[in-house]
Amino acid sequence: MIWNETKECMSRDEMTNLQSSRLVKMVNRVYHNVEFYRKKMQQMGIEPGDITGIEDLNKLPFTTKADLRDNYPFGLFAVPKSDIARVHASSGTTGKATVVGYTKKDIAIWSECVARILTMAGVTREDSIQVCYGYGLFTGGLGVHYGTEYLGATAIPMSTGNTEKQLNIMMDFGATVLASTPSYAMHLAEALEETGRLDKIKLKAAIMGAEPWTDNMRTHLETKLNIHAFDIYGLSEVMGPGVAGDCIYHKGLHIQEDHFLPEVIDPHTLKPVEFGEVGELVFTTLTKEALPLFRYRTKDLTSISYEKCECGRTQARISRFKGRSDDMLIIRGVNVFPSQVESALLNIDGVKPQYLMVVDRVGNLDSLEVLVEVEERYFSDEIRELDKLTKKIAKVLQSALGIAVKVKLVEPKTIERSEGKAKRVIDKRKLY
Ligand code: DLL
Repeated sequence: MIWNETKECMSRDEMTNLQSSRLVKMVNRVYHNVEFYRKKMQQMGIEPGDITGIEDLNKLPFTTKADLRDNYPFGLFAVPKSDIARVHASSGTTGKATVVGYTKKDIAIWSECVARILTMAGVTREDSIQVCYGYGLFTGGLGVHYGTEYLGATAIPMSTGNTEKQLNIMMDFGATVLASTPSYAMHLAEALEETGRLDKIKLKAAIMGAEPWTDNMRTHLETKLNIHAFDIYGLSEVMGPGVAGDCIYHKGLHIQEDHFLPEVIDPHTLKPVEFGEVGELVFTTLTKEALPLFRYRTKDLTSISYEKCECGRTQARISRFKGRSDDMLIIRGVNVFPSQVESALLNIDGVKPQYLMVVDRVGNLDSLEVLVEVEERYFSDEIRELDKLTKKIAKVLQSALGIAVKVKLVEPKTIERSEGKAKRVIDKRKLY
């Protein structure tokens, strides 16, 4: 919860006032300390005094990943190097990494944000959290670790990989909470199942994020591991994990609005979309000292709601992510997201939630092939059963995506497992 002074959940007016006063201070600080923004504001003919509250937000310039790259590594930092307590970086598959920095105060706020999300998921000081996000330049491991310590729970800092060791520690140390990507959680669940150890673990919850996943996947993991699964969202540029997370009602992710001011815009017109419509999520940081950002374009697609949640929280909520605008495939003119495939597959019996989409171009025509893992028995049974299932999946996918899909069923373990963010698409068109 984000409380007001009388320990009630903040009203919308109280939140708006807090955001406005923080924004005004932030803009002043940034104008005087970050040459990149000062120049941009001067070019646009804006002075810090023109920003008097959040209603003036649209006067500020947008920031993109390219801006961070162009100012690599520390060009957008707003404090002297001696005040930087830590740096992280996002790997970036193309070009330079984007580097982010934190002061001690930034790390304290970040830790609190993660702790709030853990609390929302029912985690307490009695819990032990097995942190399977990567430790290092990636923000996942250390971000969740510090949040765990801030809450007073016990951190088991495993980082990624070494599945057998992960499982042994999970059992021996009695981990009650798993923090990992949903795809790695799936991998751990499979390994537990195969070795008949599903009933030996003490997990009650999992805090999963860093990649898009569907409600169907949540239910699947909850059933398999006998846990409650929660969504945690964040991005390195804005902070790391902990920008938003969901509560027991799973009706969207609550944004830490006192620190991150959200907008949802149409990525083409750059104007706000109507409430409830899907658009690109944009954040302005309100309290960050080292790397404050104006209107950072996340490329993540979601919708926003300001209605009070059933849990009592009043923060704005964003809907579960459909994907990133750059994950969206355009196949024969139709927009396709990997999350649509995941959601459809999980409704079919005998299918494992492990799939790989291969997009290709034959002549001038795009084609989509989906490799899907199915239970072993289909390969020992009569070939007719395999054929039947292939046709059924192709039909379900065609109706979910609106295009014809070639389906190839493969045996369990054929598709490469990821220890971090899952790779669901090979787009061969980009390779030509
Ligand atoms: O993935 C931070 C993080 C670590 C979040 C651990 C949650 C848990 P980046 O590597 O900078 O940071 O990647 C950020 O990942 O813009 C989204 O596209 C995607 N993403 C993160 N969380 C979710 C989520 C971390 N819960 C990018 N659902 C973001 C969907 C997510 N996508």
